[in-house]
Amino acid sequence: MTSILTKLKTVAKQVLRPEQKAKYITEFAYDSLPWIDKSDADIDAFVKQFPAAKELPYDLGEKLLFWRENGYVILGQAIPTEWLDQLWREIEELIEHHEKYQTQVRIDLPEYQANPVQPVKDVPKSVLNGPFLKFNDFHDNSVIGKKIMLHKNIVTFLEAVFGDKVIAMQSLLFKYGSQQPTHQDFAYVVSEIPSHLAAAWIALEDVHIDSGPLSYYPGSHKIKKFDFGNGIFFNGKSTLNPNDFAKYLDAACQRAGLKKKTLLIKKGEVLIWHAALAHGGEEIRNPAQTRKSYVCHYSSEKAYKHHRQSPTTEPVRRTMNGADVFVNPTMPDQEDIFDQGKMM
Ligand SMILES: O=C(O)CCC(=O)C(=O)O
Repeated sequence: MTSILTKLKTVAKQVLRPEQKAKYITEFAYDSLPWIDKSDADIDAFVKQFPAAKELPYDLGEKLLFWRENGYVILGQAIPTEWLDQLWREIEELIEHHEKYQTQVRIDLPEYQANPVQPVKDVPKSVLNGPFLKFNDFHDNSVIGKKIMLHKNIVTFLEAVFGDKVIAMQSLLFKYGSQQPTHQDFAYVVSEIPSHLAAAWIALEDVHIDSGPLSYYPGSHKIKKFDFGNGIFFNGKSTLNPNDFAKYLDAACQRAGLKKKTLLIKKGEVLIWHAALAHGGEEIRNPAQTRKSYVCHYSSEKAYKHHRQSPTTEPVRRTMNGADVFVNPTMPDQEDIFDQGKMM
């Protein structure tokens, strides 16, 4: 099995400013926090001057209050299920005719330890259909993937959280539970302002208890940050590793009296979590039980100005509902090749 250390080293996309790299950082800089994480956050005043609040199927003020206290929100039936079915049909096509496609997958099986990231065309169908695999950035290839990622129910909430335009950074698609140890995303997915990060976990089917559901500690976004030996971000210079991170987080949450919750949401429902919410994937108790899910990571316009694979070029943007996602500069011919979502 690929060590979690190697796995996360590859996943981490560091786009830190030089001065951040040089510093031994032990906490987010207070001045750089999104307004809602500051001590003087006035949610009522914010909602009054945020016109999009009226267009949402939920009470934005209530959700923002819950977010500030708990570090997450759940949106009930936020995404049309036909969109989710279309996305999954595309994944089935990707697997069935994998030899035609360049989409990358991450495989955490012993035989892929040396090269865990591969284009789907080089991976057998049996592996693509199995556990320990995730599809990376499928939204690059898919119009419906982008539409779900930038759905107004998600991005309007995040625009309110950041107080800034939302930029979608990356996505992961799972057929089975990840079984990933407890972590906080800011340590691995780093934008220019590390606290400007959030993620959406979108259920593509009803989550079964035996499928290795996502678990999370409400309130854990406020606990003291873990020190990897070189600060709070995990990178090549860290002396401690993701297993140490998980041990620290589980113990610190227990000490703080925070109770772990298991995410058993229905198809079309969404969990949105804070950059520092401690979460992970539970053990899969029934290996036949799928847990189809789509995870999207977001930042703000202030914090994510360039595509992570091309930090010096001006990104080509796709805009929906006031939020952007950047076209993948490394595979322009693969962009939106799954375009049925245009009709939806
Ligand atoms: O879905 C899961 O099991 C874990 C996903 C996750 O932790 C992440 O993408 O940060």
